[in-house]
Amino acid sequence: MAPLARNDPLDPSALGRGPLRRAVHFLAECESTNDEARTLALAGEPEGALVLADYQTAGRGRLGRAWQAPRGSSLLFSTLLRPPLAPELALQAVMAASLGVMHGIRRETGLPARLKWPNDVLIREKKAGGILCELGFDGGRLDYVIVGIGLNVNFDPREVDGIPPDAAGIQSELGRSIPRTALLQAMLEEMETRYAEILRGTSLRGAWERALDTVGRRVKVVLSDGEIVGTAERVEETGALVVRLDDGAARTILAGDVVHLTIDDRPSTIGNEKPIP
Ligand code: BT5
Repeated sequence: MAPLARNDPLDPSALGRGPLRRAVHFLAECESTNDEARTLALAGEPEGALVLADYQTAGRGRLGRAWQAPRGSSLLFSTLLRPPLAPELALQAVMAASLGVMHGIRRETGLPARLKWPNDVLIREKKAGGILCELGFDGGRLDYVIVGIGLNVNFDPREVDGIPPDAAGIQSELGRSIPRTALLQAMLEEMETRYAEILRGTSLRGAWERALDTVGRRVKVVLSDGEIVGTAERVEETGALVVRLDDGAARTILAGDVVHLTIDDRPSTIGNEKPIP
């Protein structure tokens, strides 16, 4: 494991107030902030609760995979949303959160953060963060959306077991550490701006598509029932990815069906990022 002393304590009281930090639940340690947020959701907690942890003993990715982060090194948080959206548009809330994370990183660090469909945060094409979204339904109605975010900040991911060697982190990309609380505050502000757009009925589809490093690229997608190769063409309002296969047919892929997606058009486009409006 990497050395643990980082001397950058999280300060929840310095986060300020906003629609997605109405109530901040700070935990020095928990199993998973998503689990804590779900417990709150099921107990009737209103939208805007934020669960923030300095360490997770059982941080989760998708499909039972683990999320690793040394104590005191990262941003690990879950936000509880109750958007008035039709169930098939629930991923609009995830678009708001992931765009907020990306713009918060850009604003606070100047790093060229982008997103990878369906749930990664990239810096220079390397995974620096991941998003785990969990939905709750009440009958046919969308009851809650929990968006869990893990972001590598003040440690070198290459020194940690269980993190793939091509992962990135803010410190390793920036060449210096940064205060986690200020970064979190910037991300929350950017998330709140975009979430307000959803509440006004504005779609985030176009903004999300432009932020995705995936669209326009050759991709190989491993699904639970097979594998496809083609060109990622666009995303739909639901967040689904449309892939044009080599035989000309279009295939619409739901995030939940994807085991793994890799970009298949090396050499990479490092330094050639599309502008983010
Ligand atoms: C994700 O899953 O990328 C979503 C991760 C979400 C984590 C947050 S932390 C706060 C909240 N509470 C939770 O319990 N979870 C959320 P997935 O696409 O399945 O990627 C998981 C894979 O990423 C693992 O199998 C590893 O290969 C890799 N990985 C694990 N830790 C990593 C890290 N720190 N940085 C980069 N990659 C990592």
